[in-house]
Amino acid sequence: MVEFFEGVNRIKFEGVGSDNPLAFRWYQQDRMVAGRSMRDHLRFAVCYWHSFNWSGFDIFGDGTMDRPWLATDLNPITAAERKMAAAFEFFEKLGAPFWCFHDFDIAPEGSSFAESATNLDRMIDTAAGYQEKTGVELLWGTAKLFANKRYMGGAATNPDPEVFAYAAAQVAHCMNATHKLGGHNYVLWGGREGYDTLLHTDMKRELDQLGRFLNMVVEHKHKIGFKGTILLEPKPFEPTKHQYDYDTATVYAFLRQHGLENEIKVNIEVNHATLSGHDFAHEVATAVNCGIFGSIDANAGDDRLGWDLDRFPVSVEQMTLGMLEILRGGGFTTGGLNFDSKLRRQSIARDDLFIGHIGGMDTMARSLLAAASIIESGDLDHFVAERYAGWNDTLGAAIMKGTISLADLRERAATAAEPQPRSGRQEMLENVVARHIERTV
Ligand code: XLS
Ligand code: NI
Ligand code: NI
Repeated sequence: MVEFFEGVNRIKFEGVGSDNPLAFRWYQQDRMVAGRSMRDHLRFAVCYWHSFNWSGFDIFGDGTMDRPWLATDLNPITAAERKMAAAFEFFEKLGAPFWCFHDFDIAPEGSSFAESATNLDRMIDTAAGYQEKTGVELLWGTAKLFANKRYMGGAATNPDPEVFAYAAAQVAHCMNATHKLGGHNYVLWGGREGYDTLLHTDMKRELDQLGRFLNMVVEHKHKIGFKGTILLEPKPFEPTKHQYDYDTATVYAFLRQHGLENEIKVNIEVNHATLSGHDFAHEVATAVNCGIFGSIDANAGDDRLGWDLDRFPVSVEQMTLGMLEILRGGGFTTGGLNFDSKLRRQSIARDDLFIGHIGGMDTMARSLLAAASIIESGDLDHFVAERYAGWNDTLGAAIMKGTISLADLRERAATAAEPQPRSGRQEMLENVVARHIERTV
């Protein structure tokens, strides 16, 4: 077997004192945190597309990266096989328990549906062999319903039912493949399910089509006995001007409207949260409140740039606040932390891919420790419980039970004392978070 990442061995934990760029400083897979190992808490996954399928091209220039299997003169199946060998070598050396893919990341798209399906089946067999050999599992699979020209006007939301039909077939096939690989989830990101202008868009019709599509997806899941979770990945825009799966709250309302709130959960991407004008923690908290928290695409944006930068996460503070909400919600079940993150275009050394993932894993591990320590201390929970204590008393309970009316409250106001405002102490609480981060060991 040809080794692609020559000179890189299995990445080990060396602790915060280590200066070795190819070692973990925080992520220690067997370390127990709040009753679970770090490995089980974080459930890290490497994504195929950014790491193995992207050459470094952008709209201003060609690929910069050393990805020999992307050379156009190679036989597409040979190329796909080399790519998969490099990918599993990477997963194993990194110690990532999971991976994620789009159908056409791992198999070349053919010139007909039948050819594409045959290619995918073949690569699924190869992947099954690697999974067996390495113990790496599939966090989720997804169908690429946004790259081919046929999807330029959307997949499920396309004005042409033939395109809907094609997309449905592609999802059915990709879900079967995901099922075959023992995938823990199946993801749908509505890449072009939205619009560029309302001038040619029948928004109501498109949303109804999307509802029908997702119902068919759920039906298929049950039909084939797939036990994983179906996840929708919200994103407000890019590539379309407006995307229907705008954010978690929008997705929840949509799921309720179509009777899908018990069948579909969300895959929240950190950079998408930022793009929708929310904090990552807000998106997680909303999903937990609605009972639709599923999985995370861990990456980061840039404060000044309004598009999906997919950087590796580096902010322990941002991720601590997110992990806090994840832990409050009970942690992951079928979901995990997928690095939907990519290198910068100038990071072309082979080991840069390791260094990016190691940094992301250490950021998340340290954030997990800080969040677990905040929860264990009760520092925030005590404050919050105290802040809302009035709702457990007679007045609060009567209001919430509905045993008191607006008119009753009007009457009560005649003799009631003026409410006494109390400090919200935000700065103090921010300092509490800072203290827990400082003290993580
Ligand atoms: C794009 C999305 C995409 C999904 C999978 O912004 O993040 O990568 O995660 O289709
Ligand atoms: Ni994503
Ligand atoms: Ni994204």
